[in-house]
Parts: sequence; structure tokens; C-alpha cells
Amino acid sequence: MIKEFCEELPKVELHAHINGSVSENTIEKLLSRKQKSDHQYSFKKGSTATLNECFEKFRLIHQLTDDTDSVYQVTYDVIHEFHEDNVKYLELRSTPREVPKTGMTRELYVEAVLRAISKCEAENLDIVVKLLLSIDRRNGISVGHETVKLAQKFQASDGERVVGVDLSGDPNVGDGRDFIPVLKEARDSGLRLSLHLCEVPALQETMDLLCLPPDRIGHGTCLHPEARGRQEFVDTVINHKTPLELCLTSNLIGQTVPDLDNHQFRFWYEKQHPCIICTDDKGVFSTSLSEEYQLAASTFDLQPSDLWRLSLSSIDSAFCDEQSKEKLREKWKLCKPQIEKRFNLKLESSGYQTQKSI
Ligand code: 6MZ
Repeated sequence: MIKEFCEELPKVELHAHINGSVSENTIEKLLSRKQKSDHQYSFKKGSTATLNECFEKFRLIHQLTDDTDSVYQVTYDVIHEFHEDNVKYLELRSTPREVPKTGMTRELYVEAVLRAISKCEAENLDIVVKLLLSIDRRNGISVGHETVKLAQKFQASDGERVVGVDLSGDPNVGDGRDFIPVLKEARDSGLRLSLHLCEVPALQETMDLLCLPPDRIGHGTCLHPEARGRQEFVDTVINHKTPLELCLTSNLIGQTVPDLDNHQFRFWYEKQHPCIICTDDKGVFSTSLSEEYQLAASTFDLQPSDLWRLSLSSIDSAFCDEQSKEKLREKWKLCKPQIEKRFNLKLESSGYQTQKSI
């Protein structure tokens, strides 16, 4: 029953990298377009890998999405797949890439993603989609700067959709502090910041990045002392009420947590800190948002009411305006009686405090 419940639950996805979310189905389409047949692109369910091997997968996928048509196709398919999984609000993030041999520039890349989002809007899919541009920490500050400039440009011309900037990429490479001026520049122009923080222990950069402060944190796996973090990191996150985007399967497969029992979700959830369940890379990690909710339920003994409150309170942390959040809450309210009836239960709205809207 919990499986069906998680599938029917309206959901919010706030941490999904476009190229990591590519399904096997889409990979097949891309392979046939490029007249290749190669099956090294997919992960088998339940398999494990090191974080390095995950990054190798992204590199392989990038070889398939090296022109604007494939970027469009991937984005379009990913939105449809989240829609089929009952995701009502989706924030995608992606690293604008240039590929000289196909003529794709970073700007054309973003245009292709936005075109796919517009197409889905024109199809009246029941899903709101926003975009964050990712700064890959491996690519250095000047590309980071260029990415922020692009985000500002599209924010001005397409302000509804481009809502923020993400700092991501291999956490073992570079120093996140180098990007602080670039991130401040983004924030000063009204873009929201979601930062991958402490996905692996990172004592040097964490405090400075936390003090920006970001609007949301991706992973935060090693913030707390039990995970080789520091109490002062925890205090700062709590003081700023910075929501955490938590990705169970990703952290398990990438081996940044020893097992799910020791996943940081428990630590933050018990503190009633805003936690948002996310997929990270649903393609590479062979998962879906419904499956992530199910996994959270079975690992942390969450009941349907807890899952309901988690999905509803995730709206508070979205990077959209208050009016759009109200519309989403209304949607949840409307479908609640149907879900209660179908599963013969009463969903309690109180208990887990909903947090301030960011
Ligand atoms: C850090 C990650 C990530 O941007 O080409 N990415 N960065 N940690 C993770 N945890 C596993 N998962 C994905 O999507 C792929 C890119 O997203 C970032 C990496 O930079 C990866 O190359 P896009 O759409």
C-alpha cells in the first residue's frame, strides 16, 4: 500500500540534475539518433559505485547530449517522466555546456532547455517547471562567472523560469570558497542559491559557504559531528533555517553514507529542520521520487501522514513566488480527500511544523 500511496502523493522535486535524470528510454533514443549501441550508460538497480564512478557516468551521458537537439529531447523527456510520477512542482538544474564541434554554446544550451520547458507548458502538463543554472566546480571561476551572467540574462528575459544558481560538480575537486564572489553576484541580482555542501567531509570551505547563506543546501551529508562535520555547522544551518535537499539512493550508491540507517535525514528530521526528499539523478541512480519517499518511509518508519507533511512542506522551500506556492498548497488540499478515501486513512496536517517560506 505504501508504494501506491507514494506514487499517488503529489510531490515537489527540488534537486534534479537534467543529465543525471535521463532515463534508459531516452538513452536508447539518443543512441539510435547517434547510431551507436552501447549499454555502459545505465546503472542496474541496487548496484553500488564510488562517487568517482558516478561522475564517469555523467561524462558518458554528456557525450550523448552534445548538441541542442539532444539537450532539448532529454529535458522534454525528464519533465514528462517527473509528471508521470505525480510531481507537481519541479526545479531542474543543469550545467550550460559548450561543444564546439556541434556548435553548441552555453547560451544555446540554456535556450534548448528553456524551449523544452515551454513546450511542456504549452502541452498543459500539470507540472510547474523552473530552472537553476549549475556552476560545475571543476570548470573554474571564469566559467562560473559566465554561468551567472547567463542566468542573469535569462532571468531578465525569462524571469519566470530561471530562478537560481546551483554549485555542484565533483566535491573532491577544487575549493568552493573560490566561487563565493560569483555566488554573491548571482544573489545580488535576485537569483536564489542552492549549494552542494558537505557531500563529502569538507571542513575548510563549509563555514564560509554556509555563511553566505545559501537559500538551500544540497546533500549536507557531512555537516554534523557524527559524520565528521562540526557542531558549529549544524548551529549555523539551524539558525538560518536553511532547508536541506536530501537524496537517499544517491548517497547510498555514491557511498557517501555507510548505510541508510546512518543517513543524515534522521538527524535533521528529528530536529524538525526543513528536509526535502529529492532524487538527485534519477536516471543514473535508477530511482524515482516516489521510490525515494518509499525508501524514507521504510528506513525511518514514516507513516502516510508524515510523508504527506514532507511533500506539502517542501513547497515552502521552492524558489517560486508566494502566489505560486499558494496555488500548489491549494492543489494538495484539493487532492487530499481523494487520497484519504482511496487509502482509507486520515492525513494529519499538523505534527511536523511547516517552516518559514523561503
Ligand atoms: C555533485 C552532481 C551530482 O548539469 O549536465 N551532479 N554534482 N554531486 C552529485 N551527486 C551525485 N550529481 C550530478 O547534470 C550532470 C551534472 O550534475 C552534477 C555534475 O556536475 C554532473 O556532471 P547536468 O545536467
